[in-house]
Amino acid sequence: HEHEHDHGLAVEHAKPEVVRPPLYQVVLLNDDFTPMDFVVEVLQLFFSLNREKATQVMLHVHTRGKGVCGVYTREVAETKVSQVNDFSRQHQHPLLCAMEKA
Ligand code: TYC
Repeated sequence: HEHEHDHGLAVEHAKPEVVRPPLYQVVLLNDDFTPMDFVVEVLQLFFSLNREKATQVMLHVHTRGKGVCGVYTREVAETKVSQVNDFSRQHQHPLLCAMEKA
């Protein structure tokens, strides 16, 4: 090949590496005040869950204290967290959404 002789790191011998971006879990935290129906609505609106899956996640958070809504790259996760927390404040509910490195 034409460049083999002059490169210590020949591109034609380079490992075809795929770099995965860091992923983040977006989680909901339980509280004693937010109505269950509101949490189910949030999960359907912002995390594309159907009513059944949203109900499962809500009940998991309710009984275990915390639960994963979805896993995203950093910017997408940050946007979800802001949107959910803004939406909850607009509706005067204390529901908290956060992100954790997966
Ligand atoms: N614990 C709340 C209730 O009893 C319901 C709830 C579920 C709140 C999940 C927040 O992330 C949450 N009404």
